Amino acid sequence: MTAPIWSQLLALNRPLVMGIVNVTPDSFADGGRHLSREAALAHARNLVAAGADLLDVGGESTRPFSEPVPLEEELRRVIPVIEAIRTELDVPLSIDTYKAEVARQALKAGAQIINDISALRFDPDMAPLAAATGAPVILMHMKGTPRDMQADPRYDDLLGEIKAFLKERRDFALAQGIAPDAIVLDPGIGFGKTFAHNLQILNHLDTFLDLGCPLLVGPSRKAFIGHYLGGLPPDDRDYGTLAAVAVAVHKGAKILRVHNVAAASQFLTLLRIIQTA
Ligand code: HH2
Repeated sequence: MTAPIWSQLLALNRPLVMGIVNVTPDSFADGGRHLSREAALAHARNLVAAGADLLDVGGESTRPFSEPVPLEEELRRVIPVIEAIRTELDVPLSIDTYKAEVARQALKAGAQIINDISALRFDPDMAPLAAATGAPVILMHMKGTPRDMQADPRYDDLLGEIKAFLKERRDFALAQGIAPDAIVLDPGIGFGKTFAHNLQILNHLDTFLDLGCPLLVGPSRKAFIGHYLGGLPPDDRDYGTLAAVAVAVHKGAKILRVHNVAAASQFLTLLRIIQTA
């Protein structure tokens, strides 16, 4: 059964670290580094050893201005990696995709959770799949599509619009038969947001708590961090990422999606030790 692993995880009274396993040639922070099955498995092994509570496997970069990857190519990238991880590691796995067929095969190969950056909007078969399998879903806010989202993002009421979107998507998921405790919400850092929007979202993340679902945040190595730190490249943004993690956790985030699991895990562990002393 898949749901119990997830409920056990979410029952834990501490923020969780989700380690990123990008099986892509072109991801903005780590493209091409874990492209082979062996490299991805070794990376997954390292992330688990570093303290990852769950891993997120993705086969399509959704960085700004990126183009969609054909279904067969995405399957070819992620399915063997999920099978390999599942054979060796006892860690909960999410599949980062908006394509229902990728999610379906990933669940069959051993993933338990669907991380859909389109929040069940891009593929009409995704919600029925989640409902039928009982797989928990991560529903993320995005304005536009990866191809056009960073062209000129504008909001009349940033937090109000994101909240209304997440509420509508949560209600849609419930109406489709997805269980209330199988829904995680994510404001979508960097997905149709200016640098300043990302700061506001982090500072006011608690606005979304009364939607009643755990919150996931993915600030890791994103462009706003480089921007505010004098133009640092992605590999040098891990210290800055921790500031975003700190604020997100302070404001109620339950899951932190990061590249550098060792850093986030160490940071969160000591934070908890200090706060409970
Ligand atoms: N960010 C990215 C991808 N998937 N999923 C959720 N739920 N939230 C996020 O913030 C999020 C996500 C982008 O980061 P990354 O996977 O490192 O880059 P790329 O899309 O270039 O592969």
